[in-house]
Amino acid sequence: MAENRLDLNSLSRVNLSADRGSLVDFKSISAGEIEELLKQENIIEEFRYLMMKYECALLEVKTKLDVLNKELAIRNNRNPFESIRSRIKEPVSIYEKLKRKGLDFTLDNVENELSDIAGIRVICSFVDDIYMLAECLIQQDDIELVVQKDYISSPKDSGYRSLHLIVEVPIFLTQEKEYMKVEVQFRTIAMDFWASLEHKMKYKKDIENADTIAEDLRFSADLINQLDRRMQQIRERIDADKPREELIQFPGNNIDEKNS
Ligand code: 0O2
Repeated sequence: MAENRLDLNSLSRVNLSADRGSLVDFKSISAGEIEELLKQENIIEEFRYLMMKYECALLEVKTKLDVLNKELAIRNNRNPFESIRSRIKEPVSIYEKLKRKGLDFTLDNVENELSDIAGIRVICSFVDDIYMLAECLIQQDDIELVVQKDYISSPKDSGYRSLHLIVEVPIFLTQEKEYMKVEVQFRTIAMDFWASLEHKMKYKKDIENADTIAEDLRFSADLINQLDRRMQQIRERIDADKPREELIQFPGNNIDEKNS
């Protein structure tokens, strides 16, 4: 696959000045231009095939999480996560990320240098559910933990908090079994609210008072952290007061409604 190489310098007609360190909300290349490039290099089919494998890996991990959610909902009388979202990274975002890392847009680099082509975001109510779910997932014998980044215990300077797992999961195709990487981000509802707002600001062009907003965001991240901890303590007190029989729930007892 080494010869499947797209030279970024050949894209001179495209605006390649996007530096993701600065506040920009434009893309340096369009989806159409990426498609054109893949066609020119005769790797469009290989690229599609690779994306299909990531999609399969996404399905595998998402199903595992859905299964855990159903089982734990019955065992603990609450759903460990509120919602789950998954996506395959857009070709334009793949291109941008490789460029940010100073790498060419090659199939090898897509596969070996990026870990979040397949991404799942799991939104939990409570921080302890995040760790419990992550543990249950990585304990499964067909899951290989590649790396765990705990931005909850060690938040980023921006204030960003989440638990990231990069895992490898096998997919079974007609002719082969292959391990594919999937990034799973676990966050509380409050952390997700914060990250969405901060993401908007990060990629917005010409924003006024960016420094003050960044400062406010860091302050809000601390408040959110305190709130998450307080909510968990309240839940623990409520759980401790519950008579045992109230904690037992049987299948069909509106588990799905709680998730909707
Ligand atoms: P997008 O547009 O969300 O997909 P690495 O090479 O693995 O060390 P990487 O992949 O940047 O570098 O790892 P990291 O730092 O774990 O970030 C992966 C993803 O986490 C990002 O993907 C974001 O989705 C999210 N993330 C990380 N830091 C922040 C942050 O400060 N704020 C927000 N809102 N999200 C963050 P992408 O591809 O950068 O972006």
